[in-house]
Amino acid sequence: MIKKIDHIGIAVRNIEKAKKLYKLLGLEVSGEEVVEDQRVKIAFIQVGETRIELLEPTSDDSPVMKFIEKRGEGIHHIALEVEDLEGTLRLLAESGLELIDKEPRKGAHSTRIAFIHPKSTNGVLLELCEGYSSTH
Ligand code: CMX
Repeated sequence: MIKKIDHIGIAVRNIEKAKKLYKLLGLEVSGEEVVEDQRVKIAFIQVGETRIELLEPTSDDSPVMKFIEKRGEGIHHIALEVEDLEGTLRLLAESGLELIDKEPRKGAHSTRIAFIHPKSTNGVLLELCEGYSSTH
């Protein structure tokens, strides 16, 4: 059901500053996009099979801004790639987990995503995603 860790999301105050480290390490920063729905600007760094996603809040009411104000910059979420997002959400809901999204919503690069509340995941915000292709 789970294919791999798709990405690890890191909350940053400023993407332009944050991406310098990864460039220094010889990694490519790509896929910059504003996800209006989530009120974040993002950039991806491919690292082998998986990716790092930098997340910069675009407004004061962004969930990422709330996170940074409360806990500082740092690991914000882990995203798992699933084959069947609806089926996985149904299974988790039936098992009593607290889902932030009961239905998939639109993520970056035309993916479909859903979040599971950190209360149900030992304090780590988990994202499930479907539909990313490395040819993007
Ligand atoms: N990881 C772990 N714990 C988190 C968290 C995170 N990213 N964000 C919040 N929490 C914790 C808080 O520390 C708090 O814990 P305590 O009750 O122990 O203090 C609790 O969750 C509630 O936090 P809050 O600050 O009151 O925030 P809200 O309940 O309003 O929202 C959450 C928290 C997770 C429901 C909300 O941030 C959310 O819906 N997130 C999903 C969407 C999102 O994060 N989008 C940005 C990424 C978009 C992308 O990748 O494209």
